Amino acid sequence: MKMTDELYLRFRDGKKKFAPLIDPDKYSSEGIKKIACLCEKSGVDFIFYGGSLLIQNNFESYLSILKENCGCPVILFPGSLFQISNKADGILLLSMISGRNPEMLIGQHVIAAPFIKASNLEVLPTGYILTGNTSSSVAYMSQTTPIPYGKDEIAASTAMAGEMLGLRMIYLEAGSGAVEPIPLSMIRRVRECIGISLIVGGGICNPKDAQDALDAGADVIVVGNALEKNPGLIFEISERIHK
Ligand code: 1GP
Repeated sequence: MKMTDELYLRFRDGKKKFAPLIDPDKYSSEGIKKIACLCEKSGVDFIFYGGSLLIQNNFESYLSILKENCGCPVILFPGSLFQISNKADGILLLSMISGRNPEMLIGQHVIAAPFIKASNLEVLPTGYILTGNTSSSVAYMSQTTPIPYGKDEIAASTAMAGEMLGLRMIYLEAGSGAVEPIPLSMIRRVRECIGISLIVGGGICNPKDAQDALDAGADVIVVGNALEKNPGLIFEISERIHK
């Protein structure tokens, strides 16, 4: 486990950030190289890497392709214990604080801890807050209930509790492919209540959605699905954020 705070300090440098989410199950072997090169050319800040499942046996090989073709840090966003690798730069150690499933709060972390400790990964302790639709893959896979849209105070109180427990970042998640991104009022309310970095993702489909989430108080926006459909969007979003 890397004891430096290099990645953490990048999150904290006050600049708005864009992290494409690359799910290895969603890309062909040509596609993964192409998206890695687009990440490099467009100057994204981080690549988040992971997904709900691993259908193809490509987790490690695709991670190598990302590292070979893009210079930005690759941060694991693990859907399971099968998605931890020393080839990445860091790991979002997600505790699902919106849920009440002990496995997602601490159980899986206990199993992973010795492996992560022996790795070179920088650990980014992150409070994961699932919101919105109960039919998202992440709600099903985690067996947790998302905080409904409109319940901004519950989201804010959950984020505050995460910060008070010492977590270093909050990830406000609508679920991959969410029909509606997280309402801006919820992002604003969470932002008002915490001082740690705020990552927002799920259902962000275009530069305007990305800008709106950042203006509402997100420090980092994550886009997965929309880039799988239209990889060129990576330039539009990157330009908008880094202008
Ligand atoms: C999912 O927040 C991420 O965990 C990204 O969501 O795939 O909808 O962009 P999308």
